[in-house]
Amino acid sequence: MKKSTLLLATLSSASIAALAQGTISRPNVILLLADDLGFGDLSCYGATQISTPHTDSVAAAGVRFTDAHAVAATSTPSRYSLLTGEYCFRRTGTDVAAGNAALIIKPEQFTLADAFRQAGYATAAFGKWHLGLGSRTGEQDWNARLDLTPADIGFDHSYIMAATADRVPCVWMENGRVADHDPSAPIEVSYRKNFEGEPTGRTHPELLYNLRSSHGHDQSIVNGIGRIGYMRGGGRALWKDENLADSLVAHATRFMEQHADRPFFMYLCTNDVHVPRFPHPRFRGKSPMGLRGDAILQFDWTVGEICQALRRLGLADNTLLIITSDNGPVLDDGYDDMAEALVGNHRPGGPFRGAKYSAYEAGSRVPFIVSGTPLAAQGRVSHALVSHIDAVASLATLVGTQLPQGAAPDSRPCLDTWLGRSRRSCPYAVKMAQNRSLTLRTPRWKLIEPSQGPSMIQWGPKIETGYRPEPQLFRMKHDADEQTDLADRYPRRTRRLMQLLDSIKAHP
Ligand code: NG6
Ligand code: CA
Repeated sequence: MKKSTLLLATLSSASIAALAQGTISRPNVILLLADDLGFGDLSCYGATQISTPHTDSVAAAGVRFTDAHAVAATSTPSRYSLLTGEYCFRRTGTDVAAGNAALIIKPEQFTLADAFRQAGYATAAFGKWHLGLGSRTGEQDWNARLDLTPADIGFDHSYIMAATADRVPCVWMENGRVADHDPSAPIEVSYRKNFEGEPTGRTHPELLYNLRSSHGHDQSIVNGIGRIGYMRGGGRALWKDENLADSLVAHATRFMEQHADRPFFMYLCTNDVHVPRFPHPRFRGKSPMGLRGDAILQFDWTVGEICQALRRLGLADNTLLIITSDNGPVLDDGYDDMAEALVGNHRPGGPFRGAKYSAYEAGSRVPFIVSGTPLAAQGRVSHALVSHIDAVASLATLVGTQLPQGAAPDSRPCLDTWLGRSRRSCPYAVKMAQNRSLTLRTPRWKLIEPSQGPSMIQWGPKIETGYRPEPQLFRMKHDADEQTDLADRYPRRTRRLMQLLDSIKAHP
């Protein structure tokens, strides 16, 4: 199928009729991206120790995918690929970004937001960003408007965290400026050295009154929590971790209210369930799994609030809601939040091997739900292979945007599958582990390319990496948890998949 395929060519006759009758005008699209939420973390994906009723009802009303993939096992490269339709391995500088990284996506690149903007949609980004800001790493003036912002890559409006909650600067950025900037406390940020006289988690562990670090996260202290990187100032603009989800929902809701009468695209990224996990007190102790479980409940509440706002604004039938995660789950990711001790029988990665960072499946096999509007099938479970890499081309098709030459080079239009109207898998999905080694998934097989890394993550979390000096081959249908390496038994298939991976590496 050509990328230029128009919407009507890909939709079922029922959907075309609905469009023609005007029962669905140009649908709003909300891409709700969780952070480090695992395949097994939602009750609609089989979790039994925790209940996520709001997300479950979105899934029940739409299509729930069982073989969906983020492009990478960490956030920055995963988000880069989701928004650009270009595999992160093609670009250096796409590894986990510092909070003072320059904007990684170039203004001249075509993005998912551009696809909507070009179709006349209002576009907005909320929440975790982690793709850099400004034109020069480390040279941002956080007390003025930054010179490169999400507006330069297609988002009309933004209310974001520059990186992650565990990285400075710990302030919300609204349209390129610190939100609620406090002139009495100018902000300075460094990832090289501390500011004189400022306590750190290492020198003043007694000041970590909200969460103690288990590894790393011992530089600046904000809100009684140690962070990665150093900052000074901020004053009243500094966030309170326990309010992050509420702020996100409030700003997203306001945006929907303001755009109830024109189509919008919202890229809505929760901090949940990334570290530091410090949900609002009303979620504390509400799960049997401690703060990580409570953060899952806060995530589910976020989903519920968005759905409720859509209903209140009369937008529920005209909004496509996509819920997914940027990479797989992790228990101890650097704070003493008891995630490991309290996990019990819960399996954050579902039936899959590995976790966040890993080349094994749980690193990047994620929940993926497409729901809402008469366009998406209702109550369907799809086992088709799907990948975030196809977001740009598929959603461009939905809104009738033709991609410019060279845009989203790796993205393929899969709208019918995403809407649950076809069972067709994409031919393959490439994924990148923390050490930048690649795996290739086809509907039936998985190849992990050889790489030199250690077999376990080295800095804290107990995670099998899947890195081996020889290629590994797994038959996914029979061996979903990657126990039996078949590379020696099927050398020809292994070679063919290595060749396919090489050709994908060489050309989009
Ligand atoms: C790691 C951090 C981890 C997390 C991760 C990025 C340490 C010891 N660990 O370096 O806590 O922030 O980076 O996660 O600092 S991601 O989901 O945003 O990619
Ligand atoms: Ca993540």
